[in-house]
Amino acid sequence: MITVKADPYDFVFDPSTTALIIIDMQRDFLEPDGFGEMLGNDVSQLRTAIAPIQAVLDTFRQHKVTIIHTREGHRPDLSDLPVAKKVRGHLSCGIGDVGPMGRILIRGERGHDIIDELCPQTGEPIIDKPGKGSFYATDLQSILSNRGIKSLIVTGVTTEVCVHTTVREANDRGFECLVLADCVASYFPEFQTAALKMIAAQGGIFGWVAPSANLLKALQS
Ligand code: C5J
Repeated sequence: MITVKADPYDFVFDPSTTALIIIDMQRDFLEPDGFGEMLGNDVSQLRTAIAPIQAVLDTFRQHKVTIIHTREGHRPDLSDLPVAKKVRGHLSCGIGDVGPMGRILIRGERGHDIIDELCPQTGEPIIDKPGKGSFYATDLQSILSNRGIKSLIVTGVTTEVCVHTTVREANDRGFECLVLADCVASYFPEFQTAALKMIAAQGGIFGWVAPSANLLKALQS
């Protein structure tokens, strides 16, 4: 068992029943010209998470821990895109429309795919999800249960949206979640701080929070 110094108290996990989940590290959210920037966001706020995630990903690959990637997006025919999501924000260019990196948040398009720095390797499942949570309308739960996974190390973007929704869904399903504070990011610094506090508050109401350095140190020792 590995013990990580975390908030609100030590997070203990067995690597053989743990998965690293990397949420929505897609060009549409992280790169200039992507959907995130088109919405008026400063993508540099999200890019701070790339290097820390790379370090954790490399270590987990070396230790042969299960690694799962997710992408938010929709079918090209938009049949899985709720009208409410399509019209939200009254955008002149929104989901399904053509942007600089292809159709926005559409599977198969360049913008929808994961950034080069965190490119999935063969054998690492990619979960394509139509919503904010990684469990809703996906086979994530089945993949985790088939592999006997009990704990999740959570990384990705954005902290208060898809990371939070996934952690809440996972917590309700009985998974223990450690969120790595420097491996998740928000376009809004105040949301980043509040979202992390919410997870660990009240005795770890949704899970645990720790810097990735604490996890890497625990794995080395
Ligand atoms: C958003 C996400 N923010 N991956 N998606 O729309 O958090």
